[in-house]
Amino acid sequence: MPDVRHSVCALDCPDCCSLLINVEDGKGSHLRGDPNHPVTRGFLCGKVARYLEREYSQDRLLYPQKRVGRKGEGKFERISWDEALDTIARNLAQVSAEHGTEAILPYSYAGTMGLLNGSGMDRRFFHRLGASRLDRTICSSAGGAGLTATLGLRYGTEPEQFRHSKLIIAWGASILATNVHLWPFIVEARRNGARLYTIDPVKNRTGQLADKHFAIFPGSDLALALGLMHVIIGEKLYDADYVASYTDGFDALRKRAAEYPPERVESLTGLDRQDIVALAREYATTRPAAIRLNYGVQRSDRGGTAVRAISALPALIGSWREVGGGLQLSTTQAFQLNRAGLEMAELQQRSPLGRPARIVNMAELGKALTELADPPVKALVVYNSNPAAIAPNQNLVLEGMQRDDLFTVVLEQFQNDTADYADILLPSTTFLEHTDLYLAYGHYYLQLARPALPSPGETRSNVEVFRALAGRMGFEDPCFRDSEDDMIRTLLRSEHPFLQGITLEQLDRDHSVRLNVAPPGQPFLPFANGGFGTPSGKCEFGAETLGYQPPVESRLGASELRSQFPLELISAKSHDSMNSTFGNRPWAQRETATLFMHESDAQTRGISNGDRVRIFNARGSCLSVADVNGTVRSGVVWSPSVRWSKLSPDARNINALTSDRLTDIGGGPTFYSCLVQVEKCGD
Ligand SMILES: Nc1nc2c(c(=O)[nH]1)N[C@H]1C(S)=C(S)[C@@H](COP(=O)(O)OP(=O)(O)OC[C@H]3O[C@@H](n4cnc5c(=O)[nH]c(N)nc54)[C@H](O)[C@@H]3O)O[C@H]1N2
Ligand SMILES: Nc1nc2c(c(=O)[nH]1)N[C@H]1C(S)=C(S)[C@@H](COP(=O)(O)OP(=O)(O)OC[C@H]3O[C@@H](n4cnc5c(=O)[nH]c(N)nc54)[C@H](O)[C@@H]3O)O[C@H]1N2
Ligand code: SF4
Ligand SMILES: [Mo]
Repeated sequence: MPDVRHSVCALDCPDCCSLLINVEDGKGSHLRGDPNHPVTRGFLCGKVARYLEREYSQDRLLYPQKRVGRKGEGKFERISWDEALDTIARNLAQVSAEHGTEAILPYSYAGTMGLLNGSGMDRRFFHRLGASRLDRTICSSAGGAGLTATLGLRYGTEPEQFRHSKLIIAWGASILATNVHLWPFIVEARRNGARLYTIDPVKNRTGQLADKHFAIFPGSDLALALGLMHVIIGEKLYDADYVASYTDGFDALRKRAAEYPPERVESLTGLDRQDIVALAREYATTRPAAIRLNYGVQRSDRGGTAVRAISALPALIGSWREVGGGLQLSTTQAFQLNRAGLEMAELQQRSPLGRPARIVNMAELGKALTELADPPVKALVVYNSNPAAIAPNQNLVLEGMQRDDLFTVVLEQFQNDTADYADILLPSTTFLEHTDLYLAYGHYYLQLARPALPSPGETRSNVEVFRALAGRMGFEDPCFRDSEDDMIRTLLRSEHPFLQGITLEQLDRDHSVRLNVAPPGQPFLPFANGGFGTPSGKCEFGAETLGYQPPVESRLGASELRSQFPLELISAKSHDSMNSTFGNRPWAQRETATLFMHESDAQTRGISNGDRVRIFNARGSCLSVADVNGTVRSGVVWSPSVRWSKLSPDARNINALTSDRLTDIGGGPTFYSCLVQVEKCGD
């Protein structure tokens, strides 16, 4: 009989699944979703159902190494942990002495969602060191800022409640690829008569299964939201009572929405004016109606403001009152853990700087490595991220990473694009091998995972590495001796009612605990009676700044750019990978080396299905294979992302095209506002 252990999927996914793993003779033999978890419900996505292949892959990094070839070449030699840590400590000390501690830049994102390994000992280490602080904007900061402006709190409808909805709008949400555990609730709702609509420039698998698909122009969602408001307010379909009690700025919103009649919105969004009117009426009159907004919408110039407007819709129609109503973009802010105690920003006072360090936006890594002065970045420490593949304006990023005077440390599980640029490369554990605590961004369960499998070779967790580095740097603060359990207890030390009574012992026993967002068994209705987290305590429409302009890089944007690069590129999430994490799997390689085109765009360029194509703009180019299958309208091309550049014939991926222009609010990247041209490659 195998030993069955619990774990938690640490990948950057809203579902944050509860896992069961069979272990026989110390080896994992089968991984599945926990059938008792209310959201996981016994199944896993295709990516992680096969995670044990990754766990036991021949290609796992198992020992510390130092680079012996050129940067980017990928030639390394095994060294001991002592040599690795001494080299790192020596270089960080030297950079600090010569250029100041802010010349050191950490670079990390959500390779693991675990709090200890993602924002625990690492943060303490860099704060004490006085390193530049990283603004972690790469994914959701524009949407986060939008949600905060309107609702004041980054949480919303529980996934379990979607089963009660009668109309579900997936708005820039690729549910079957990126949030598959919402799907069974949608299936249940549809069995009870609900309709599913998708609003997306790409008709992906979710769009193909929807009752209706709205093929919106990229980056024009703000215009659509204002158009829906125009109809809802103009036809008096709004919930006057909810609006009067719990919202702020309705009169200004009425005036703003009046500027967006269906004809105008048709020209801005590419959607039929009758469809816009019908959608508005149906949304306002179907009870309950829920919006699953995801992050696709906010990766464009006006994306943050679009989220502001879309997240105002449920207040307008009063759907926050209903089980199965409202909206979900994120649930993270319900996890009111003691993050300050975990991260210890106050350690900066004890650094040589004696003050908070400067902030560097991770979406502008290329600029940070090539243009930043006073001081320039001289040391880069990468963990939980693969910037050589995932950061925008890739050619500039690589120009920076190529610098011989840049000392680079990479903590990784696999030899990916970024690992090739390391001076010192450290082997990391997987989430099946270390302890961590997990919040979720798509549900309300807090989860604990203990190591289910032994860590192979000489791999170490991020917590262990930064603890050891603190020792090497001579940091004697007691916090660097904290165990994983100490850190979890610190996190749980919170006054917030959502966390009351939740203990490490309970988490060890139950593995997954629902936050106290509502009494057991009862639905969480966050804004049924107001309770918004804004300064006014109301849902804030902020209509003064809701005006729409098309993205610079779009069909209605800068005309000179458009004449050279007429196609709008969307590099949204792939189905079978997780950003670049599974980029070495053959089927993920195939998927991410595909460019979907409309037949007319292919024809005018002499391109047929299966042809090799070159995608290019002023920032760079990359190779792909054309698929002319009807998922996009003319003028839009779509490439599931993100490929490992090193596995592409020209050593570049789609981020050679994307821009590091920032979003309107939140300082996020504009991955999906990107103009390109496409040509057929010679044979
Ligand atoms: N399989 C898989 N799952 C993942 C990931 C992955 O790489 N693969 N990545 C994880 C991560 S890091 C994140 S942040 C989440 C993101 O999850 P999602 O936000 O669902 O993913 P995206 O693909 O970024 O965008 C969602 C949809 O928005 C559409 N879109 C793009 N531009 C626009 C626009 O201007 N307007 C509208 N209305 N739609 C637009 C895209 O075509 C896409 O279908 O997924 C996570 N889950
Ligand atoms: N063109 C384009 N670019 C994009 C996006 C897009 O949609 N289109 N999406 C953007 C978004 S939303 C995001 S979130 C970013 C994601 O970008 P990243 O955060 O860089 O995500 P991944 O590519 O998944 O890389 C995570 C890495 O962390 C490693 N890792 C996992 N667990 C651990 C651990 O415990 N310790 C250490 N040291 N390493 C670990 C994995 O092996 C993996 O290589 O990409 C962004 N880039
Ligand atoms: S990637 Fe998402 S859906 Fe897949 S197992 Fe992990 S949490 Fe679940
Ligand atoms: Mo993300």
